[in-house]
Amino acid sequence: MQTISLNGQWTLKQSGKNETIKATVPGTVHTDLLAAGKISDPYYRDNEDSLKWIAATTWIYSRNFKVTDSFLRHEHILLRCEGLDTLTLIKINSRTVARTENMFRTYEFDIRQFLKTGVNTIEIKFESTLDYIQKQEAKHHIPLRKVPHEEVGGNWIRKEQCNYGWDWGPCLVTCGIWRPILLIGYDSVRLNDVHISQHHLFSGAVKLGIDVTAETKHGASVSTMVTISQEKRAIVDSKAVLKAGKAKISAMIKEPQLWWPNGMGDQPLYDVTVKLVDKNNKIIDSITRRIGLRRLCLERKKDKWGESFRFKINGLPFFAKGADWIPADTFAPHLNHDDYLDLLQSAADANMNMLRVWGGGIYEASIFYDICDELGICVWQDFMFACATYPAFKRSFMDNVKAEAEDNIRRLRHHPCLALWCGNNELEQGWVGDKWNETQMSWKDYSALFDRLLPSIVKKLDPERDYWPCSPHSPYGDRSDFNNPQWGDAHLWNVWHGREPFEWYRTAMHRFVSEFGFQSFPHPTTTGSFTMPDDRNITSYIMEFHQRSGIGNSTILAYMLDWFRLPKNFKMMHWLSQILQGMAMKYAIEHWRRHMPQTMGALYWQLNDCWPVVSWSSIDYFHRWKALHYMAKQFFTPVLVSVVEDIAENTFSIYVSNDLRETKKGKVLWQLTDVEGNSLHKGEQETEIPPGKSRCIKVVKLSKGLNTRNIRDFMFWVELSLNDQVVSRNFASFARPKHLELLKPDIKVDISRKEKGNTLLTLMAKAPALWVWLDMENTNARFSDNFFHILPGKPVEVTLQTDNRMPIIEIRKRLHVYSLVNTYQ
Ligand code: BMA
Repeated sequence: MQTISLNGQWTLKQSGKNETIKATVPGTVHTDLLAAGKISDPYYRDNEDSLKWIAATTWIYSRNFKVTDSFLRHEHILLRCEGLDTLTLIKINSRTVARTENMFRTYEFDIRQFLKTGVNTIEIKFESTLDYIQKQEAKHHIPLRKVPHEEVGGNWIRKEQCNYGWDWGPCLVTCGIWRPILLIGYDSVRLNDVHISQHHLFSGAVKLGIDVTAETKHGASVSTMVTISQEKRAIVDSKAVLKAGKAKISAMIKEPQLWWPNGMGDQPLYDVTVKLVDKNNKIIDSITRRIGLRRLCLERKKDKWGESFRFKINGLPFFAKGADWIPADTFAPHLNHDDYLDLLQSAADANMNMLRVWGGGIYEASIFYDICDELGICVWQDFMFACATYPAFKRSFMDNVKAEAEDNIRRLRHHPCLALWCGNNELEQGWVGDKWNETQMSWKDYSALFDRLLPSIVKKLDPERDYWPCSPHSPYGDRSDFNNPQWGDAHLWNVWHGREPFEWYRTAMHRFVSEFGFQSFPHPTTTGSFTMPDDRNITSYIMEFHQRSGIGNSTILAYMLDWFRLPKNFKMMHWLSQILQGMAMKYAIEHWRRHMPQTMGALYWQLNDCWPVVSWSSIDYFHRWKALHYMAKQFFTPVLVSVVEDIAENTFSIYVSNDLRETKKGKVLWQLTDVEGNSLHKGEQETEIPPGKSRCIKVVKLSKGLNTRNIRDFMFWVELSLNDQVVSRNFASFARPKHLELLKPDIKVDISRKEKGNTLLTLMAKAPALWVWLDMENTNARFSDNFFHILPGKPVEVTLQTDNRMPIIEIRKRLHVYSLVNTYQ
């Protein structure tokens, strides 16, 4: 087995033109044109509009490569393309090799007959998907998504759907060789596939079943050797003879270390290496799969509310905490390991244990799942279908989807993080009806794809994993009642799209909420990256251009005025919108955590962005954490204290929710103050919360003397300590923040150096300060905590991480501290 990489420098030109530019593979046409200085930054101002021609053009990538005599002597030489975006014609030495039509597939073609010793040429022509859509539409019309800024008809093509535009993404229809491309030479024997199943025995041991499929030469004596190792130390070795290209090997791990989601335990990983060896024990081919030992499943069981919808790890149900993931860049090939690590580490740092890879994007890069394995982030994986009808009546379309599903299941099924395969995003939410019409596809065709084809492939190739047809889906009764609170998962958009007040969340008792969200503006520096100074007003053309939700900025503003005072300027509008967004998500998530096990999951829409934009994300395009992300760290904390205020009853009810695997004993301190910080009433409560439970531990009723005071005077503060360490803090008030007569808090920051180059900031306030936040000019600083509240006499400590070891004097110069009053005063 020998490989030759064809990644690296290629040449790019428009079909029918002579001018060529340098291109980088893997990559996309847009980024190649940008690097060659042929177009301007697609993300800047409204440049996107002037780049539409790129999608309407036919592009040709080509390069030369050398092949030696000895390489040519291999019996087979495959051209392996791990990602071609999307409609291609591949030629080698001017002879046609193949056509491809699916961005999500891995293609292999035996090209030995096309090669010669010495210099060869490969050319890949990318045809415009827009032309293809038009041709299909002319033959057979299907309902197409029609939204401002979007190109219609992406649903005809097996390609990243949000490339055609989305309500948070630009319409930049990419093309190119977007994943690695290589040649593989081998001689009749090749490892094709390895599937590893796990059987967790009653004794605690884990028996692995390793199914090997290989291509073999008739009569060749080939064996399979399996080594299982942990941290490079081999713990099990096993050997079997290959019969008719197949071998089944079992291996016992007697003292397994189990894999747990983030916050519940460690993520030990094991390498399973499968080698094909000849009779002299010479290695012919090998594959290594890194696995984690765990039982992870979706449990649906009848209960007093209907039917549960919860994930179980190693027999224990757990509350899924996280967000929905979209492609982290419109030009996905430009994401590298560090980009993925930064975003996923941010998810883990915010105490998330699950991400849903949303169906309008891509089956993510393998590195994404590798990092999720390492960090304990479970992955709910949609198949790539979203918010549209699909031509499931077409045989060739179904065959194409079948191949795509098989490729991706084979690529991803060994990852311990993978929790669920899900058919699609939101098709059952109005895109399907009795028969095809102007807006819907038929249930008959829908079922052929999502109730039969996809689950049958999952059952065959990944039988240990659960399949769910759609997010959201209601498994009983009327299927179009997609958000039934008794069973299944739900996308709750009553707040935001439905303009219900935040209080609506507290009426929602769904079993698993896989989408709900609220928008905010990004970091002001991020807005700076796509605007000119004159654009910096939220209703300017450019600001509205970077807002793709039709109701966007006016909806942010409407809710903002419900809760907060009108911010004094553009910059404060950014920050306050983030606080508002964080508050909305906190409102919902704390409620669902209080009501576990009725609700067992909350994944907010959305974790990340694919360009600089106003959106529902908690981390902006440049990976800057918005207020929501810092707040998520608090409301997803493993043992949470939260408060429900009840103005009618004059009470504050205190809840503790425990996501850990053991009972936690702790102490809750609570205190009622006025807006000056004077203590009006206080107390403490010992508490003991069993694992996976939520309890109301105390109802504080305001005494007669107090309830004659104006509710605008009250601030309620709680903190929970475990082993004398504060693990969770919270705040509540009867009055909306806009009606609290907050004083200027006069916040002082003490700066001192900590070990490992980190800096300790100690903040003190003279009066209660709400949503205190720190910002460091022109740095990628991250804080251990941000957007917190300070009560006088209770200093708050924050650790600061900066790019480099920045001198304290420099930190002092760049550090800005704000709190709610700064947004209007
Ligand atoms: C959902 C998603 C996306 C969309 C988001 C915000 O329902 O599935 O399609 O971007 O809402 O509107």
